[in-house]
Amino acid sequence: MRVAKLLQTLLLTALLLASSSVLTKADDGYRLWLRYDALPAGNAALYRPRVASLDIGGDSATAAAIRDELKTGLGGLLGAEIPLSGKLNDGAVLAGTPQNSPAIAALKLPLADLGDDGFVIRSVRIKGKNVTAIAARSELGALYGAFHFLRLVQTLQPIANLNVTEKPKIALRMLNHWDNPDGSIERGYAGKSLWNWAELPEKIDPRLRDYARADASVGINGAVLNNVNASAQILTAEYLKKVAAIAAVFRPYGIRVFLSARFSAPIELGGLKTADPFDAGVKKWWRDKADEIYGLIPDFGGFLVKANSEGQPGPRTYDRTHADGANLLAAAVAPHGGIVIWRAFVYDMKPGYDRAGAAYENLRPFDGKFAPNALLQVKNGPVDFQPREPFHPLFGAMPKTQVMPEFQITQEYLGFSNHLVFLAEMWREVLSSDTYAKGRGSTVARVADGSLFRQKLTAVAGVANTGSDRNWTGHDFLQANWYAFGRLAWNHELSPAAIAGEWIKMTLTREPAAVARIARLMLGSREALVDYMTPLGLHHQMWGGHHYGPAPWWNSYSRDDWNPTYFNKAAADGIGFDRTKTGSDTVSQYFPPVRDEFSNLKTVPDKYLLWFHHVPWTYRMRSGRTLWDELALRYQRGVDWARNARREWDAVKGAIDDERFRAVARKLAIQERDAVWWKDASLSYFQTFSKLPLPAGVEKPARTLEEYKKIDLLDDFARGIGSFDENHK
Ligand code: GCV
Repeated sequence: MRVAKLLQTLLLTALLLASSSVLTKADDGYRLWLRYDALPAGNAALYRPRVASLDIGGDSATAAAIRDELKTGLGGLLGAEIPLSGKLNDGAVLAGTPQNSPAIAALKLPLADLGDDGFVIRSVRIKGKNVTAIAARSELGALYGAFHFLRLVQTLQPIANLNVTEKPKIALRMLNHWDNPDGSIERGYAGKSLWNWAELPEKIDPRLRDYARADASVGINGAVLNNVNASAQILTAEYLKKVAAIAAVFRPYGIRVFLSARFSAPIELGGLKTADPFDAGVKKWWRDKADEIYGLIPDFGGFLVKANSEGQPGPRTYDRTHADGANLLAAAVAPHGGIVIWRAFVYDMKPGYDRAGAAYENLRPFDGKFAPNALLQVKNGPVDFQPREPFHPLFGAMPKTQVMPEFQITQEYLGFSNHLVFLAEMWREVLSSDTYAKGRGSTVARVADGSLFRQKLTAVAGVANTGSDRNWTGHDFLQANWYAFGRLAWNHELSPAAIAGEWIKMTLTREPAAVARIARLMLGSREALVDYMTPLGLHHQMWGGHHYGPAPWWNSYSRDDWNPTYFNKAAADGIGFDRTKTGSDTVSQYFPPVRDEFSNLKTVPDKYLLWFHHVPWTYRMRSGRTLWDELALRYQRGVDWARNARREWDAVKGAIDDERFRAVARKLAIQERDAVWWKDASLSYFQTFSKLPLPAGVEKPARTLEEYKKIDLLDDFARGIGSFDENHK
């Protein structure tokens, strides 16, 4: 009897331990949103009748990828082996194209308008059997459909009555990697480059395939492998073989490889005396180089170029235009179906100029001058990937040019991989901004998707936040920005709330209360970060060089347009950059009525106030408060959010595995510390001009301004910025 009792106790303890280990099991975040752990038994039981077997058409590498993903994914989620069978039994899931699957062909689904990447998912009855068909015109479309189907199951959506039709709004959805040949990543905060150049092409890191899977799962179909501050080395025969090896891994997943091209490569690699785009030898060098690349990589995407910007070589050196430069490279890749993406991030310091107006001045005169296979890549805002900028005035201003937006997923100015900030909110704000280029409704999104000016090539780029850290992005939550970029690139109408919901359920937890809490945290994070870093339209207030932490006093660069003081213009009479007629007048680069709205103090949104106006400290805001009080309270609001974020996170303990829970908690502690530092350092500095007391409710700075000026937050808190593994201890 006593033995039986003991056994019973032991059994109960074992069961309890087993169930709690489901929650606390270590998870290093490597699997991203493609985790495929078993669903709760009740959910799995509901799905199982509809996922009884798999029938995947084709024998290509892409078909194998579909088979593999569905078998592993559905098998894992449903906790059962899903057989591959060629039969149309009840509950069969078919995937393929009319060409590779007779069963799909027989369904005669409406695929004609799906383009190359679209798909349909239909619940159909064939000979009395319930079947799910994932069908597309191309195998890649079927792969995207397979990932969509998996997402439905991962997020616990019903699958019995499916009638899904999806196709991307933008054709080329690409990541720009700022990776260098030495394995470092410019503005990368998640370890080293994923491309191990030393070992390639002989050794292929299995991680490359997982990168491709993750990209394809959200529809990303292009990757620029190297930094726009490019080394010509990537174009050598030796490196091109390595690039070809990466391209081979990516190919089945529909990811085309691109390279950043150094404009002076004909001199550095070819021994030519010039890189002048009109020089016959230079033209031949690029043509030959393109032939060489396409000989190795037949589906090579093309070149991305940063020219005559921040010290990079370019056509201006030879008195040629940006269009001349772009068209030189466009001509070289055109015979192979390649494209050239020319960056509009060009600004030349001139006395008294406004950096925010430079790209427009430099590029707009060349509207209509770019080759048909060239695109112009424009950063989302006119300065440089700030926590908040108004949309770039080039959107809508070049109707005869194929313009594409560039976003920054990596958080150069947004607290590196230490701050939780969900960027979908920012990208939506930009994409839904109305340029009024052709009247109301001329949104940035419609410039990008080609519906406004009917451009042939459409594209969007995101500067990647990936690296060799085990969890890819340094901070577990910043995987959500990679995910969100892909989802928005596919469909810019998706709401940040919907994207956050999907990502949380696939990546962290499906517990409804925890999902809601985490979603609130994510959706409030961007506004909070703006509050504690650069409220009311302030911008570029970061410490010089590395851009981590506040330095609104910084004025020591000889290039004024890199100095925070140049951007804040704080003085006894007020703060803010006057971009109206009484100042630089770059507000006039916007179309009416946008320019009128932004120019007028009565109508400019608070969020852009100090971007466009220099305003007295005692200026009366819409809230009824003075500008000084409002500013101080915004900083405080950001700090309050960061404090509360830690409490919110504590409240989801148990709904997330311990390893990621602790890693995120550590990052949130850094974020709070930084938010306080931002508030204190910024207000201490601005107070030397306003000479006003902090309003009630704003905490007093802990240090003196002199101390803030001396301490580099990055050095001081470097421990928090270490590798992911360190943060998962
Ligand atoms: C790749 C900013 C960054 C640079 C970056 C540049 C660009 O200036 O600080 O690191 O260079 O933007 O986008 O080209």
